[in-house]
Amino acid sequence: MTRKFTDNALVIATHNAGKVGEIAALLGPYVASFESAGALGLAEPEETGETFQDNAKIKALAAVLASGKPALADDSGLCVHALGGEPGVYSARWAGPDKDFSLAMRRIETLLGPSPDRSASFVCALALAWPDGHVEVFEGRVSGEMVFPPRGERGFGYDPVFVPEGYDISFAEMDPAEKHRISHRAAAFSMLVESCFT
Ligand code: ITT
Repeated sequence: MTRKFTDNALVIATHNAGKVGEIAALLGPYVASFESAGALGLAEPEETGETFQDNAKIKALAAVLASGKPALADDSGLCVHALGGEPGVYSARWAGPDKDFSLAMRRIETLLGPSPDRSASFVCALALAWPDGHVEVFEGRVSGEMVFPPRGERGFGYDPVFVPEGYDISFAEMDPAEKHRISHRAAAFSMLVESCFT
């Protein structure tokens, strides 16, 4: 049986402002108040896991330990098929210490070269952890293809080079409400909400 979330406050265990905004929008109807690990000044744990789910658990449990409150972590990334799933769990690290995603997007473009296989997916693992160490984990995915040069100014990270299946605009060109409806994060959240918040 999955555990239900019955507290009033939740720590969003991320230092990524783009994620805080999306998570607050997705969970707004279910949680009275949020604090983010970034705003609380919590240390960022080392992401030593080999999977999105492992890293989400590491981040959620670190935030619980530091804050004493339930915490929700998101570990996500872009998996490019022709690159064997890279950058995958290294998606943030490919942007370097300055979090320069134009650099990371160029690196993908260069590595792909003329490859006709442009398929990719965004994956999002969510871990909800409680102070007694209990953790619930969910994973969502959205398929699409890589497009270059980058398009659009909205969203964050790799959004300008990803066109989701069934669309001809990138995530960065899309109305945020539409991205929140169809994204990897939305898919993981609908499982989380159904299991733990309703
Ligand atoms: P936290 O660990 O503090 O949450 P982070 O940015 O380091 O922040 P991740 O380790 O999960 O997070 O890295 C995921 C990277 O994948 C993230 O930095 C984005 O660049 C990219 N990414 C994840 N979801 C995305 C989305 O919806 N749109 C664009 N890029 C996304």
